[in-house]
Amino acid sequence: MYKKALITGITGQDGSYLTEFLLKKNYKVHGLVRRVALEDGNHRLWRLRHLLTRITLHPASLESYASLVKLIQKIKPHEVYHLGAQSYVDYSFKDEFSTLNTNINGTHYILSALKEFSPKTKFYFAGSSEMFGKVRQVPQSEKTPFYPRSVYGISKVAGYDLTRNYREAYNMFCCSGILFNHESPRRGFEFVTRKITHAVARIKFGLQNDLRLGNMDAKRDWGHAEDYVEAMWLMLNKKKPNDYVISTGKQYSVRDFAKLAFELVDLDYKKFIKIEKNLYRPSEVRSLLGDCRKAKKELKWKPKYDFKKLVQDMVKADLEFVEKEGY
Ligand code: NAP
Ligand code: G4F
Repeated sequence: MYKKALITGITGQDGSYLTEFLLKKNYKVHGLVRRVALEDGNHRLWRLRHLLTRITLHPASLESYASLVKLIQKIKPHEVYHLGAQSYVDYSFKDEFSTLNTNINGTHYILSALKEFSPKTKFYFAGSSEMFGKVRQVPQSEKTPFYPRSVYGISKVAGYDLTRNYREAYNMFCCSGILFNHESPRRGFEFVTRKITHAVARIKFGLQNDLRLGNMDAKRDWGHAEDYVEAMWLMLNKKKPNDYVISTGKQYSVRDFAKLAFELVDLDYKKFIKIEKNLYRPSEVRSLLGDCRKAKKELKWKPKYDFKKLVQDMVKADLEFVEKEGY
């Protein structure tokens, strides 16, 4: 018997890799999308283009409890991967209201709909290392207290607490992955890694002269999205639900990332980067480093990509992208 999975945020970076992963495991994959995604598929479904004939997309709204109830009653999924969110930290300073609304209410509505109409469904919540914010401990594990530094981080702490509470109060199979930054050639262009690798390719092809960045001293624990979606599945396929940190355990600065990305095309990053104060955040998360020993031990999860392989993968893909698309 095949399993049915419902993915919110299926059009995003992780949604597309998770879809590929689950299809390989013979799941029937259903995705919640915004109606506009179906109306403007060419543009909005670019990460799923190669998968569209093998999945079912449903227009619905994370902001509407009624639409989520209908969807859950219709699909009766075995597993829900709740990845849909306003995921760009910087934007959460500019639009606190919609970030909180989508990220907290969206999570609450799905959990509540599952409790009423499909309580045996397993639920994955996309928690984030942004919850650690101004870190209280180095490295950060499942036991580290949270200190979020943005409305995005605050919304993820609320989602994490909702998920834990539904597990404890209603005995539902609910897990949070506390995922550290993970990137790929499918990363959105607004995030710093993709902004850098795309600019590197454009500079190499003579389409751009410089790259404007904010805080280059910020440090992150960067992994590859392909590795991280496997951890989501492993969590929902354990005997008991729990929360796990997923990270590489290695830390690099934005400067390290830029230096390597430019080096890969024989350029010196110092000649191209200009610092812009308006790209700094009102309250910055300066340093994140994960301790994922629990996931390694209990899920037998291990990343295949290291930092160098990740940067190589992204630069290579962006050179191909810019050469083909011309922008
Ligand atoms: P992403 O590429 O930005 O994708 C976000 C997804 O959420 C998109 O499919 C987007 O749909 C959907 N979405 C946003 N607002 C929505 C709304 N109001 N209604 C319905 N769908 C909406 O993010 P990602 O990198 O794949 O991350 C997946 C999840 O993991 C997110 O929850 C993110 O916060 C979390 N996370 C990511 C990382 C990371 O480093 N990547 C680390 C920790 C946690 P549209 O295409 O229609 O906009
Ligand atoms: O790439 P970023 O925008 O990612 P950030 O803020 O770490 O958030 C990502 O990872 C979280 C997990 O920790 C996810 F939950 C979240 O959804 C998202 O996927 O910024 C990384 C760092 C920041 O310190 C930022 O200040 O890069 C710094 N930075 C410097 N210049 C820049 C820039 N970030 C962006 N986006 N653009 C810049 O020009």
